[in-house]
Amino acid sequence: MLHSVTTFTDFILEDEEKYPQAKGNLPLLLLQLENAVKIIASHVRKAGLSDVLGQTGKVNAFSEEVQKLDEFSNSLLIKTLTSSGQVHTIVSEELSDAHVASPNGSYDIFFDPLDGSSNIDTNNPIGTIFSIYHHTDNLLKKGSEQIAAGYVMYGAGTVLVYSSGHGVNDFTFDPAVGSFLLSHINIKIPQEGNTYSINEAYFPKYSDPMKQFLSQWKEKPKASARYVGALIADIHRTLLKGGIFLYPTDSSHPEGKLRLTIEVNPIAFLVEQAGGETFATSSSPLDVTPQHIHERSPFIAGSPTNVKEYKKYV
Ligand code: AHM
Ligand code: MG
Repeated sequence: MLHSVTTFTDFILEDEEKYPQAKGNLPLLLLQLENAVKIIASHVRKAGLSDVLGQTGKVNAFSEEVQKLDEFSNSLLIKTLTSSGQVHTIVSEELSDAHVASPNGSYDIFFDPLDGSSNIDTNNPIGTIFSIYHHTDNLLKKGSEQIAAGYVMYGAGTVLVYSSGHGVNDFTFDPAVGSFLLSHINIKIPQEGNTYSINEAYFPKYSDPMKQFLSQWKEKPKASARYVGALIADIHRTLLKGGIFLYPTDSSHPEGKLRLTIEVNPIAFLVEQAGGETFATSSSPLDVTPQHIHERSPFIAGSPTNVKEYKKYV
């Protein structure tokens, strides 16, 4: 019997046929991105054996300590994406300013090269998040204008979750083949779930409606909690199993912690493409016009019934 296997390369080449109006070569950009994340995955796998653990002694655009793997992943992504010739501007969590990669490029890309950096030294899941737009002179576009987004999770296995606005698909890296293979077609988030995911140590700092929402959740007969502390891991579980992820504002993070353009928008695009709902301050984050490239935002995402329930409290 002949088994059909779809690689990420097969998939994006077929997907491209849905965009006869495409201005640049998106598959070429994505293939270079795929090459970079394979190398990052390989470094993550042997992090304890090579000198890539720990901090560089520098701080990033957000005054946060830069880990060696953050710096490595950032430089590698910039190099490979630039060599594709397809990327006009790069916005990275590790760069204070936007960087022009190729003045003739057709796309702008926002990425967090290594999300969940605090998990690196303990071998917990970390990830790369990316968000792609057609290039225009205005970088401050609403997330609803994204043409593609995705994340890679370096966990027990390495998975790449991708959408170009036609549903969400999941590819698992097969080290024997050296490729990402389609493993979950057209992911649909469950309508409702029992698990909530939030840093509950901040409970005293949350608003009263948020405290009430969390307290009533515990009354559910099958209530459960999970929090990895790496956005991609908490979102990946929520996408597959349902429930709600919350990183709201609190008295120490009056604007929230997650970055609107780099983290929130790509994840919101994927969650909505999978049939889920998302919320920032008064709407979906995808409807918010960013004021600057490193803006922060509160972020709630998950199963439609659970997010609607949350909205009743706020
Ligand atoms: P980072 O980009 O510096 O790694 O921070 C983002 C991470 C997210 O992955 C995660 O959802 C959040 O920070 C966890 O924050 P906290 O430790 O406050 O719960
Ligand atoms: Mg991050």
